[in-house]
Amino acid sequence: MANVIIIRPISESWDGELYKRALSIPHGPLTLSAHLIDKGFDPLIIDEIALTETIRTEISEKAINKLKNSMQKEKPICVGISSMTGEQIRRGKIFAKMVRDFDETIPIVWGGAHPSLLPEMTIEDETVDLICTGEGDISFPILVNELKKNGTGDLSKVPGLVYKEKNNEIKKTKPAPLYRMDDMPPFPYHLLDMELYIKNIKKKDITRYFEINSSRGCPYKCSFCLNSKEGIPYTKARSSRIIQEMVRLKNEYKIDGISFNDENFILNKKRIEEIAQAAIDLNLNIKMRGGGRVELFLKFDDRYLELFKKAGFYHFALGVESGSNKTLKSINKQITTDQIMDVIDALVKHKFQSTYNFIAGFPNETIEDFQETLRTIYHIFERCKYMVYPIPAPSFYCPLPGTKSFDDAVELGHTVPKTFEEWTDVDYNLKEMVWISKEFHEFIVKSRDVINNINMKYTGDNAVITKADLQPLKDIMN
Ligand code: B12
Ligand code: SF4
Repeated sequence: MANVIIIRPISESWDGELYKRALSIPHGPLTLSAHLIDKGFDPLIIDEIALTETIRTEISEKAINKLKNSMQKEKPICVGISSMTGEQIRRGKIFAKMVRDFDETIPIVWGGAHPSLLPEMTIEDETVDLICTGEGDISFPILVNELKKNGTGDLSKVPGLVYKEKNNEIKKTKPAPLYRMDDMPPFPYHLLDMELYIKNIKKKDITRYFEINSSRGCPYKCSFCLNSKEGIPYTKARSSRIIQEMVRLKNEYKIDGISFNDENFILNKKRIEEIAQAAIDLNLNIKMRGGGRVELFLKFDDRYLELFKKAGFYHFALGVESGSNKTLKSINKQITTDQIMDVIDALVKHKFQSTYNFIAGFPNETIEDFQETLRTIYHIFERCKYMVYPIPAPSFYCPLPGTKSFDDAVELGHTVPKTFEEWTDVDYNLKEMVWISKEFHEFIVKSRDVINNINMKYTGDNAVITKADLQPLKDIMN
């Protein structure tokens, strides 16, 4: 029985290795459920990825049955759908149509990054009744409470809401106030098939792995990132609150490995120091990984890095994006290639595992610029002996609405999707990227293959990458 259903659809591009990454805790729906339970509602989460083993074009039977069975048992007050820009939209719409076919009076509420960015276009879609923009922590429970009143509720009371009046006029209420993560009610982990998520990722010395967010957003303004848009809040939980969550996960779910999924976990130096110190004092014995910006990592001297090691930190993921100073400047990354080299040295010196994320095909980037990225990747392969996993091949730059890089791509010929549905089609893996030359696109495809082939050599902790293995990369980077 459930009186509110929240769906996280998958994306077909999450197949393969990404499937494992994507089989990650649906933090959005889980957070919303925590608030609903706190207000006396009874939510159900349908996390499509947890209900399918192979990602196909059709929605899995398991997910369909879970949705239909729940609606048959009890008519929900509303069904919520969470979506980023891209494939999740198409599948979210399929779920929404199932709800409509079942009972067209059930309100369908969309939330998440994409509906929040383009609410006016999204609300025009036939599968959308209401949109909660931004964080749903405060607005969603208020909305559900109003919807419970069977048509007599007052939607204008709900902050952060976009909806249509009976005369089809679109109404937008004032934004919801910033939510304090320290006030979060307990996460209702019992709503998820926890064992599935916990056992999904196996790493050295870690048997039971879990992911948490200790902050949301990031105050920097890299021109390709959603956080660069005005009004996207940055908010963080206190270290004591995070430690409390870790202790709970250890005691209740025997977790021995935690990934901080924050976009910029290392932002606040003092907070990380407190987490590390508390992990030592409490003898938590949990392996930890986190990530963030290159120059912030460089603020940690040897004393900090030793403390982190002692506390159980084993891995840092750094947002590098490019090995070219010209490109770094054009995307407003505010870091330099020298800093990137220093970070690599610091991580190697302290024997941390590391991941460096790269993106290829930014507007105005050239093959020559990208070759500098390839040279950086070559350097990392040579230098990082403790990189138990491969360097992810650079991902294709994807123009996301609300960002400067998106506007740059449009200026260079990228077509802006005109409907909610058209935003589904933003997967550039196999497609032409009109804002760069065809030749550059083909070069990215080839470079990714070369890097992925080198990565195939990683067969475990003792993998050795030889100069001969790296030769194909050397051939294309010069
Ligand atoms: C974990 C994560 C993933 C996971 C799963 C994401 C998911 N949502 O299911 C994986 C690894 C699969 C992933 C993939 C990608 N991701 Co991602 N990801 C994240 C990350 C780091 C954390 C998400 C999270 O857990 N947040 C914490 C929870 C609490 O917040 P939330 O999910 O946003 O939910 C809150 C609100 O949005 C809202 N809400 C959300 N859903 C709903 C639903 C309803 C009904 C309501 C009322 C409210 C509501 O209320 C929630 C509570 O406040 C975010 C960054 C971020 N700060 O959010 C990026 C982010 C969502 N990802 C992003 C991107 C770009 C991608 C990729 C395209 C990257 C890539 N190039 O591969 C791919 C997508 C591929 C595809 N085509 O679909 C962008 C999205 C931009 C956009 N326009 O959509 C973000 C914002 C990063 C960024 N800064 O640009 N991602
Ligand atoms: S530092 Fe990372 S999370 Fe912050 S704005 Fe830049 S890309 Fe986004």
